[in-house]
Amino acid sequence: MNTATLTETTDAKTAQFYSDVIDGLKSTPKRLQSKYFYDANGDKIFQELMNCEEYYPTNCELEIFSKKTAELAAAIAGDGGPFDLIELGAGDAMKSAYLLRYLLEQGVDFTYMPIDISDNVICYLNETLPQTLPGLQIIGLNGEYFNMLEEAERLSTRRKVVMFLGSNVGNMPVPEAIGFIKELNRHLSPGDMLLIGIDLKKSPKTVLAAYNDKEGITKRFNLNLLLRINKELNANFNVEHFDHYATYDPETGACKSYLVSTEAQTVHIGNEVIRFEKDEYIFMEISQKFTIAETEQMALEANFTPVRELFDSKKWFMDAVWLA
Ligand code: AVI
Repeated sequence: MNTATLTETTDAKTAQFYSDVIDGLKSTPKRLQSKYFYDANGDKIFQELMNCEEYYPTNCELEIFSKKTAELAAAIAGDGGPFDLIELGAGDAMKSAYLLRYLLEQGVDFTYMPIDISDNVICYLNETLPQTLPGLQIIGLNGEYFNMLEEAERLSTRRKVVMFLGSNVGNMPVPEAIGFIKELNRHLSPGDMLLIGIDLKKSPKTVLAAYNDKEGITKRFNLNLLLRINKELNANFNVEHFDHYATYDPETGACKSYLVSTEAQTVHIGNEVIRFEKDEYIFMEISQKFTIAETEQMALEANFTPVRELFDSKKWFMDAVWLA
């Protein structure tokens, strides 16, 4: 990509970010989109979060990938023929690496296609994975999920297994999540599969603690979006004047995060002025939790058939294989 195109892309991304932020903060109630948490600083804070005592989902899914690798591999094997293993939002591929290593050891013919919105992530994976996993065929795809899935379809006609891990599906309200999975299904053919990581309903105290950690990492994670807005959109949020508040409703399974304005204040973002009442909140993120039955219902509504469910030892997290 030449420099001109790169600049254009960055400008378009910033324009979209600005319009989403202004739309969200002019709505009632105010809201921001959690997909914007992940700038370079947000990525670092999320890494800290994944290592903190209360945030259990990463360790639970890591346990499934490290201890039940053979079962996972068998569940996605299909008829044993070659396939493409496509990962949406691959990140550092730490969990998937267990499965990739196992498949290589078994001599399975597959190509790993990580998709990520961050070009840093894709460059890192393209460079490092073939070194740590000799013999790995990898094609990294940098861009939006569905655009890159179409790119994967253009590149190969082999059977597809799509991985969507980490309970990222929970960061959408349920109707949107079903719409997203339906759209995924439209990009797949009969025999293709989805390997999806889903956080399950459990003790409400355990869930709430994971999103309200003692050290305040989740608070920093949320406030970082205000700092990103300051930096990228010429705004003047004072993060000292916002507090983090998390709730979990065990009935619906919705865990929600908010930033609450601790005083009446005015914030400038570019040419826009946003007013906050004291105690007015910004809705920041949903992290939806499910029962097993709810996930099966979701699969069926999105035209998939659930074929295998694997759990960690506490049964707090599930990796399910759904057939298209
Ligand atoms: C990425 N996603 C699945 C995380 C979650 O658990 O909802 C993001 C997160 N937000 C606060 N803590 C972690």
